[in-house]
Amino acid sequence: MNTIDLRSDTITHPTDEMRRAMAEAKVGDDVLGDDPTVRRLEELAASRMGKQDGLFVPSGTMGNLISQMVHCGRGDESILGDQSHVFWYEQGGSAGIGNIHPRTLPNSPDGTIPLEMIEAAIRPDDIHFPRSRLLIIENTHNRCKGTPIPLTYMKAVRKLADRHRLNIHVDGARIFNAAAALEIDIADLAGPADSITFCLSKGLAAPVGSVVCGDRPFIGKARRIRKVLGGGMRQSGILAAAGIVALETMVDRLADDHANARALALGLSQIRGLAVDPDKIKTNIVYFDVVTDEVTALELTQLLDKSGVRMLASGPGQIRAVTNYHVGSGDIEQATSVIREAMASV
Ligand code: TLP
Repeated sequence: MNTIDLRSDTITHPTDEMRRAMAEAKVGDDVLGDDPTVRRLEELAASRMGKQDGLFVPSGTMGNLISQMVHCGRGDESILGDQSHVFWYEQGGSAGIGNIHPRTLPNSPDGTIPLEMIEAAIRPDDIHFPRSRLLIIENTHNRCKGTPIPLTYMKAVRKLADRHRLNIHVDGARIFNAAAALEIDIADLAGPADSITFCLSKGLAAPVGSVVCGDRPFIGKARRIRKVLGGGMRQSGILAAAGIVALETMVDRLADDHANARALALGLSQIRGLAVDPDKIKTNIVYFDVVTDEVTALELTQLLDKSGVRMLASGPGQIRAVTNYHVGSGDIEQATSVIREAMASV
């Protein structure tokens, strides 16, 4: 049975070109600054993001944690959305490891945080209060339906942050999806951020890794923190080689994932018992609701699993499907008909 795996874009396997590049990569001890392939990836990533420097890290989670720890000292406060990945899925590491106090504000359905709420949450200088240091924006916004955050919003938060001497970190795990959907240059979109983490291991299909980008002093501090967190890797050029191929060959095809996600949403919207608005699907993430008492989201995913269609139940009545490199338009048609049959059988 041909499995159609829509659980995440993290399931993607490296391409043949990546495997070749990995086998042939020139390597050295990266902790000692000797790995030329890692350096090449970091420089390439920084130039794509329009930043001075980059740091190769094992995961998006570590990139976000490192960035927060550079921006915030012990007891400082970071402002972030209540639907953000940092808040939901990173084990509270910024508090538990970084000693950073999280101030969550409600994300709007489009993944932004209302400017007036941010402004109102910034603390005045008072001995009772933690110091507001950082604002975190997620782009695309995973739990807000993969919505891309537009440049106009980023520019507005930059202005606000400048007024209050706040830094901005972007969790740009899927920033390339955002730039593709918004049809703008990635460096422009990353421009308002002081730091950005993006992932090579998601839609870009590299096996491992993310890159943190920012100015040179920021990356210098980030490199120290990566080491204490155990993220200093040795001959990691083997991994970085795949990341370089990812940046060079996998960015332009993300639009296909977006078209497939929309087609999937359109198909699902026509199935009785399921609800999704295809017009809201802007990138590769489709959340849809199970709106019948006949089956729960978890039961439906278990049923689909048996028919070779894999998705994640993301809430009591909600399922997430993420299109990716291994899923073509034919697979979307097949997945849709499998789901239609499953729903007819419950
Ligand atoms: N997201 C994963 C799961 O953790 C939910 C997924 O399947 O979507 N920021 C964002 C916005 C993410 O979606 C993720 C991973 C990360 C950070 C963390 O990246 P990794 O998995 O490399 O630590």
